[in-house]
Amino acid sequence: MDPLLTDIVVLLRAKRPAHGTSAAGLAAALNIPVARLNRALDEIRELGYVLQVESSEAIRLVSSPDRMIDTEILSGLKTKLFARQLHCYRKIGSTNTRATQLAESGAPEGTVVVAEEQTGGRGRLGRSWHSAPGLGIWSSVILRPQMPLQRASGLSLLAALAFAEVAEERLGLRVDLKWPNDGLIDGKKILGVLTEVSAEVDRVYHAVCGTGINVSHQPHDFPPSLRPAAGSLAMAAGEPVDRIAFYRAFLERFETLYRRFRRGGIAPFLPDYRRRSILLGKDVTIRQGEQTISGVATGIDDNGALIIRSGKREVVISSGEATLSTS
Ligand code: BT5
Repeated sequence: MDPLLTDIVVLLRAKRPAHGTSAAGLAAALNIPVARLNRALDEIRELGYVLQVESSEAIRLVSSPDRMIDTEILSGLKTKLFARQLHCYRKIGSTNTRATQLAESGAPEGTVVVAEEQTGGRGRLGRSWHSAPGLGIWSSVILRPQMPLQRASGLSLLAALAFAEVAEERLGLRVDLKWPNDGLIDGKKILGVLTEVSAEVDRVYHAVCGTGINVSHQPHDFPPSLRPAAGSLAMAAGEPVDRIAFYRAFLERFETLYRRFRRGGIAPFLPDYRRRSILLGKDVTIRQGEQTISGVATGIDDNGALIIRSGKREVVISSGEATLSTS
């Protein structure tokens, strides 16, 4: 990555940069020779940015590429921790697998892996995640929360909440959350979260929180088996959604929520989560491997586990597959 390219895109996006956006003005702002600036502008064009030179010599950014590349993700990204180390791939097996390797070799907290396409995208319990090229956000972040394992299981809820807030604020969509890790709009799954933790009981070494967000899909982009249940932000909004801008906003919000989570765990977020939960108050069936348990979902505890009232018993479920009993 050449940080100069990102700096130029940031200046071109700024409302009124101090030195203007002529080649000479940009070169002065960045303290580089104009020839270097011109070479960088060519490289920026090669990445897919469309630039136009106006009669005033101001350079205008006409459009940005819809590509998961560092120049585009980092330009204007306001995070301090997330994506300060960013690994972008055009194609990869699974961003969670890659992030786990990086975490094991000591990558710092906040390291992000993102790919345009996953050939082996993973869901929970050995299931797969369909990750078509160019249409979604297939991304994993390495976290190192200093907390016992039990408390770290709230991370999937946290990621889902960050997604919901951004989709609601940016696109005006209403997001339903299905414990533990699904985000749905109009009954269609748009978000899946896979959190994988390496820990002792009392101490987390690292967690990799992977999020799959369907952004630009139309129904025919999903395999037929997924079509009835899968949706995308663009389908829900009824118009194209700026995938990279959504991703930047998601990283920023997730980081903000994560900083609070490090201090106080998932408990402070539960009112916001409950408000969007489609399970609470409903008859549900939870499958955990071969076992199933049915009852009324009555709450979510301070570790993010689901509480079920089954007959006279209260059962705390920390992981599993939930379905509404009526569905
Ligand atoms: C999940 O699993 O929902 C977690 C998905 C996490 C994916 C991200 S992408 C970046 C990172 N790297 C990875 O390798 N994974 C993470 P689960 O609750 O087990 O749901 C999986 C089920 O969702 C599948 O069995 C399908 O039924 C359905 N599904 C698969 N792909 C889908 C898609 N793109 N959209 C909606 N539903 C899908």
